[in-house]
Amino acid sequence: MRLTRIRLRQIRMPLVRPFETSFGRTEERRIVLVEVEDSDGAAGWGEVTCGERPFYNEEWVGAAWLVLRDFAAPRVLGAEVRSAAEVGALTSAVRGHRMALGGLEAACWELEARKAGHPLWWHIGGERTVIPCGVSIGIQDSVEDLLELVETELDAGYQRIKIKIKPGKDVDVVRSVRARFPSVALMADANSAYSLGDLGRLKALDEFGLTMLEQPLGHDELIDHATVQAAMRTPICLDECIRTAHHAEQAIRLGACRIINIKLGRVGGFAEAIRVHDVCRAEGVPVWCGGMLEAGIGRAHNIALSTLRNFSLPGDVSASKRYWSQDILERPVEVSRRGTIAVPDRPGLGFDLDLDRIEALCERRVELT
Ligand code: OSB
Ligand code: MG
Repeated sequence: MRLTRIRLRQIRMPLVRPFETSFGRTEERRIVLVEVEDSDGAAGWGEVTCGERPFYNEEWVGAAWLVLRDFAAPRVLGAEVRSAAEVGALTSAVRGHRMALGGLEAACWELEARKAGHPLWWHIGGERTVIPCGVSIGIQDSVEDLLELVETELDAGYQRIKIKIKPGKDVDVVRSVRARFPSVALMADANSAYSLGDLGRLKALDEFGLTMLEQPLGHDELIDHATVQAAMRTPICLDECIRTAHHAEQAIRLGACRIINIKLGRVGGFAEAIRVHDVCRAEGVPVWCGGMLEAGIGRAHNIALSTLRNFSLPGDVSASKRYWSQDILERPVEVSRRGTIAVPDRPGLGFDLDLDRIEALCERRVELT
């Protein structure tokens, strides 16, 4: 594979409802799309999953654009690689910025799969034709609003509910949800809002039978997470902390978590995501696919990733309509009444892009050769 052209487009899309986490509120997304073309004229698409501000991790769209344009594209264009799995090595001089690099890497996998005539999920070694789905529900102004949203999502068929928590909106909120929905698979995500000094508060969550507590402590804190896990019955799931397979190995060895959330962008693309998956599988640690409020391309990539064998828990990959009045796909991602997504069987992404829609939403573009 030799890439001859890379097109970056930044689109702007309002969410159908704001999404609030412990680190802030998002009403409108800005998303960088990466289109790659090789010397045979084959194309592939990727989506950069970083936020608009560097609050989830250090990445944000402004930086991602520059990293791709000034550092990643020049290293990849014209270089000969045997497969998409080797693209990451071309950009390994760049420290961090994995979501930016991952958007480019994922586009190369899509190109490769499409060219070979395989569905992307099959190309990466996936084994499922149907994936189980959960939802992530943002922090709400009132508990009543939250209970209503949980009910709506359960009625739609979703298999597990994740709620966002932060100090002051945690134990009482979880208690209310649990009281109303006693047997639902329920989990909470703190997005790094606590520290070890809050251990008492975190332990108070143990009584609610949560399937897991996601990323309570710092985005780069493994050791204190091990202390929390040792003190709690509830399994800890790490998100922000796990950027590489090596981090996954260390986290598991330390006892910092019992479950890992894999996000394609956070780990820098498919090659590393597969390595994280394989490490976890070898250690008997289940994984699930996290979300970053993706548009259709990122959503389709998450569906493909979720077909790997050890993605045994419902992820945060849900229907397009929960986020967008109109996605950038010809047909939106839909979820069945049983809370599942049927994996597409067509080559590459398996979803057709709505190119007119992408053009209409585009606020900047650059073509690199
Ligand atoms: O921590 O999983 C997270 C959204 C933005 C940033 C971080 C996270 C999330 C979500 C939403 O939980 C997942 C989704 O529905 O895409
Ligand atoms: Mg999370």
